[in-house]
Amino acid sequence: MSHPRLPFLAARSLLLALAVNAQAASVTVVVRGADGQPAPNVVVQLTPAHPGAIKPPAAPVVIAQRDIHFLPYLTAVPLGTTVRFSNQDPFDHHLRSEPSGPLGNVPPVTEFEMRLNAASGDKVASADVRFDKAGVIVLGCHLHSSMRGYLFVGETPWVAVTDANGVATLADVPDGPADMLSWSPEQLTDQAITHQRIGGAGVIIETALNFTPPKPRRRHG
Ligand SMILES: [Cu+2]
Repeated sequence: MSHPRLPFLAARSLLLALAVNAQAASVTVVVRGADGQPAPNVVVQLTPAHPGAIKPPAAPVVIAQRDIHFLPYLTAVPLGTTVRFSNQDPFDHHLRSEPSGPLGNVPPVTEFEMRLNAASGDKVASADVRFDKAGVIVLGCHLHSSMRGYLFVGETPWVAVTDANGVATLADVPDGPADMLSWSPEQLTDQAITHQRIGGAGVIIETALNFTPPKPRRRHG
């Protein structure tokens, strides 16, 4: 006996599968300075109008202290991420959150201060801090005033830092309208939020900063 419902069900399953595949896109963001040159070390954040269910952040993200530097120099994490500060130097550090902004008058969104003992052989002192407020935290060390790092806590999971070519990739961005924000530790004024439309495969967004970042003077992680 024939079963007329089977082809219908098969077609419906196929449509559902297509719908699931079409709900999110991989987004490539290309950031340039005002001079048109690629801008590395810029945070990009997408805030979809319809984010859907958001997965909690995965394992802790490590920011190391090595050779009197924060590595990486700039880190972007989603809200709710735990950051593990890990001292790999053979001497103590005394980490603390510091104000940001061109006048140094913007308090860190999360304040902390901690002593991390010198690393000894395989023993590395580390401490975890969970970041539950979106915004910027400047990282400093009470013992080494030259140490400077930046942590950007994104309001969404879709945050990333541009690479040496000024490119960042954001995976599984939900389809639909989304606001895009960029942020550079070097900026003097906020970057304009731009309105994007995410959909289809291989979305590429090109954006320009409102200033030309200075060329790096030294190694940044
Ligand atoms: Cu230090």
